[in-house]
Amino acid sequence: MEPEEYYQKNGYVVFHNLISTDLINQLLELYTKQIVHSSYPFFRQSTNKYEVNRLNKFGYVEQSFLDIHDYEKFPEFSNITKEIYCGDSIQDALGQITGSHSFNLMQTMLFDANTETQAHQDWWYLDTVPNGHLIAAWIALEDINERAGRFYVMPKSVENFDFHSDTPNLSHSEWLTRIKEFFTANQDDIKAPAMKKGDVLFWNSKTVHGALPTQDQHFSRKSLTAHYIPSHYQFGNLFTTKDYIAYQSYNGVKFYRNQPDYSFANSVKYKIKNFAYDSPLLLKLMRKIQAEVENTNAR
Ligand SMILES: O=C(O)CCC(=O)C(=O)O
Repeated sequence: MEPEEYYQKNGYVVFHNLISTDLINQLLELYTKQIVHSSYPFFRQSTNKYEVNRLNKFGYVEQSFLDIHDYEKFPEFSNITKEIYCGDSIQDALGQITGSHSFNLMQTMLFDANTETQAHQDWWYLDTVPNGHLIAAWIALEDINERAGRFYVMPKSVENFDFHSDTPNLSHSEWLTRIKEFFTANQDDIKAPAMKKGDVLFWNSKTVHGALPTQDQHFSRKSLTAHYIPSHYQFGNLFTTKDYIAYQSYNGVKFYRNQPDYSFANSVKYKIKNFAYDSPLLLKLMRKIQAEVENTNAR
């Protein structure tokens, strides 16, 4: 089956050996030299806070990193990640899967240890507008041992994708509970393919996905993720259109960075955002204020 057909049917598709070992080795070298022992408070996808690295007893960073492609303090590291994210290999694969010709990079992550990400769909957080066309990539930076806790997708969720629209003002935690129930009821549908260094799994913004529990902390689960939209779509999520965002460009690929570097003001801002995140009405108000501020700044 062609990648496009497989992806349409299952909500994901794997490309083996897509990223060169040489690029991955360069990235891992810089990660070890510049990032692992740094005392800088990086923003975490796993906790939504700025935190200094916490190493587990095997030396792996426990928290995941967000928006690694544009760190102001670590430009060499970020540039090598952009070589991967904005390189021809991924852009060509995205083209084969969707038929579109160019893709904007909207968000990135790096995992060292498995963080046991709970089951979710991406479109609550980020998507195209109209919804459903964001495509994400999970890139193995090493041969992933099954006991590290594999990344999984749930193909049945492509048909049962709507966990939210029957209830106006559904909170984030209620929505996650619904997806957890779907996960529990459909365990036989979980696909957690063996991923080798350089393999890439692509999935859709509606596909339920997450990470299985860690079975043995001896094993790291070094991986990157990236979220792309075909360039002709607007960016947003299920609730809003962010038509004010300013793109930068690398090798002709547009990219955006949502999560800024650490500052005291940013850490306070994200504390307030976390506080409001489970209250749909407060969040609506904050999104409105943010859009107004961004639109005023853009004028
Ligand atoms: O690798 C993981 O544990 C989760 C990644 C993920 O959910 C994402 O990038 O959206």
